[in-house]
Amino acid sequence: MKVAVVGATGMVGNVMLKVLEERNFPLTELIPVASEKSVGKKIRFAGKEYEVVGLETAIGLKPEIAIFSAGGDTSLEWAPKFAEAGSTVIDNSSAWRMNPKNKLVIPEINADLLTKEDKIIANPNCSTIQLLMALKPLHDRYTIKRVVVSTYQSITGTGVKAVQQLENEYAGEKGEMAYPYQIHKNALPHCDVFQDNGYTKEEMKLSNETKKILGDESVKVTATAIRIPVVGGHSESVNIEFENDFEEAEVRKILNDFPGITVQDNPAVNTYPMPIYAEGKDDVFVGRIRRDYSQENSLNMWIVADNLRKGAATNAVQIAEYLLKNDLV
Ligand code: 2RA
Repeated sequence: MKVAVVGATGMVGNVMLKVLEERNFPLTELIPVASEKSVGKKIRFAGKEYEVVGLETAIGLKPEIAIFSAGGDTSLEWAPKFAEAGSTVIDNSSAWRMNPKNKLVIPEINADLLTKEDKIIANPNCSTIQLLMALKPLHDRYTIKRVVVSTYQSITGTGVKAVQQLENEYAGEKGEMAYPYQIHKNALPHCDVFQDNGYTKEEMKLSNETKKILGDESVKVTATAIRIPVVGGHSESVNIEFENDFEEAEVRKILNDFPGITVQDNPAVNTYPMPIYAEGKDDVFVGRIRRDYSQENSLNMWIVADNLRKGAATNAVQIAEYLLKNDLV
């Protein structure tokens, strides 16, 4: 099984390599792929040294699976070329997520939709993945009417430049700026670009991708995405209105029983999800579960996950594992 990692030298690409190695993904050959400026770089994987190659070279090596994390433009241009050459592409950009021909997959939720014909599979946005992991089992049991979500997103979601700016600010050093203002003591109501409707692309991804993954356009979603000076993961404050009432104990059981979720919820002993706990882990952590007494059939919760792992790399590798296990590649 030859696996190409496109964007292998980037922040998510590096985590993808780490996750592939940690999970002993049964690949026979790794093909690390990056832009021309990184071709020839050496990377280490599973005790061996590999040389980074360019996109054309990678296609010629005919990987069975190509996991992309190289931005939307590269995915739009190159994912079809890899698919044409016989690869199954798992893409971490937003390029294919809302295309009706492409499946938007969180393995614990809808991997069973996948067939051999799916040659470009979309990995949802990081903030969507952790949200849907909690919403899906509750939607199945109580039917969700409306979701109000506020996110508190890690600087790592912006990229290396933003992490570097944060480190420079803590060190009191000058350097390249990802943001035109200080970030180390700030909360920025600006994740991705603003659209004509007053929402950012990040906020619209939460709304649009939620409906696609639940397969239910009637679910109402409104989101506010905030960037905060944290590196371990994204946090989300979520208010859900259901069609039907619920018992809190049953909500906890449903969440705790759902594969990939850990309920971390005992405020009496300061136990609740936080990025410092979620960092480096693959589970989605849910806590502060409590009825919203201001509205019927409504619930509040707090959801935290490592946005580079379950929010990106691990979810993509889990899709690859599912394809392999079910002879879909
Ligand atoms: C962000 N969700 O956190 C995006 C991923 N880059 O900005």
